[in-house]
Amino acid sequence: MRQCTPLPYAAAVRPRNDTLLRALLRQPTPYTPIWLMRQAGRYLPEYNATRSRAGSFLALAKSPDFATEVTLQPIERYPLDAAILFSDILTVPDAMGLGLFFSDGEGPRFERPVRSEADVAKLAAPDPELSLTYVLDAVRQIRRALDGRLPLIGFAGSPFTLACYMVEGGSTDDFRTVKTMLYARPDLLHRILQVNAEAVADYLNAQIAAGVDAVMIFDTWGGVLADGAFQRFSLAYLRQVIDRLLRTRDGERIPSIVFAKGGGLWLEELADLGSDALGLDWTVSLAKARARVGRRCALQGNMDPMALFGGEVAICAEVRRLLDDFGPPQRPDGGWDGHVFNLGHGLSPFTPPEAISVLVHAVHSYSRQLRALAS
Ligand code: 1CP
Repeated sequence: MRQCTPLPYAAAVRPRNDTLLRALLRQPTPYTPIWLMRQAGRYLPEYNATRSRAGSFLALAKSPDFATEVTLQPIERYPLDAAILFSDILTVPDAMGLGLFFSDGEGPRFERPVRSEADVAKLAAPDPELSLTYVLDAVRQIRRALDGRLPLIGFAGSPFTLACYMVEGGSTDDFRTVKTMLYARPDLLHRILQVNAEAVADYLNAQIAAGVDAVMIFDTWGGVLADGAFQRFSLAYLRQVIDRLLRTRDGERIPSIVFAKGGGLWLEELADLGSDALGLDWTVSLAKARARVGRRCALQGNMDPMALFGGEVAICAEVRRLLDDFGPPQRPDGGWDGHVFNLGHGLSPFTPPEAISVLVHAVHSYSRQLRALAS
């Protein structure tokens, strides 16, 4: 494993609001903590203002000052229980030399996709301390700005999700290029996934050393695979990453979360990966998921992001439905099962910002009421 730069300040201290970390580690919490995927993003006017000052999304993500500013925006506006590093999963293939760029309206693209045997042979896991310094600097700066208030979540894409973008060269509707490689040249795809697993583990460990309090792995596209292929091309490499993750920093546990969109069919196998929590999309019942994963891990999720367009009454009803479905986190035997409230996928850029205030307040107040009723 690569050497990581030591922290220049006492990092062992838990944040003052540690409900997220406690829920992820299945310890008692006075209410259900909440944070939201894409909580810093285009639905926030202040994000759009900073983005235009930066000039582009990439300029924003590559500047530690701007990244710190936008990471803090949602937590200044709403009483959320965590901050998530503002960055993107595609920084890793960019650091491998693939040339990330964004063309307006088309989403992310790579100048040099990985298609041929020669492209694959050239791939190597980057040293995050050398080629992702801007992300690690952002982590250090955000942590200083948070000043122990809230935990900071670091993240990376899963080996397979990164491979989708690397082989396709950008977003795709049908995953034809990467699936062609999967069926015609599985050896090439396995080689890419092997490099990605090493790169993602090194990158997350460098984020942990720089100061993040929890890490999340986004397997956004594993769910497009056939049963069998999911296990061989996504799950196996998620396992490699989890096995290599640092579990503690200065004696504090650093919980890990795996989010596998469309992974509801494979919950038991995902629960066996050894991560502390599983992120769920909105197709899964929290009660059934809780029964299926048992005591193996905590759960995170899973409101449909579009419910935020339904108005205050509908948002509150949906929050109650989800919290009732999970049930009281304390089990009859006295132990605790963890639940972190989140959406089942990222916030839409069209979300009305007031809807988030309603949501956060409803989760905090209703989950407190439920605990009072259960005790
Ligand atoms: O301002 C803009 O135009 C850029 C939109 C945007 C944003 C706000 C992109 C481009 N990335 C981000 C930030 C981002 N991406 C975060 C920040 C932290 C947060 O607030 O949550 C995170 C965690 C991501 C992760 C990410 N990027 C994923 C995994 C999660 C998911 O949404 O499934 C994926 C697949 C990406 C790729 C990506 N980057 C950007 C876009 C628009 C996309 C998706 C493209 C596609 O649909 O294929």
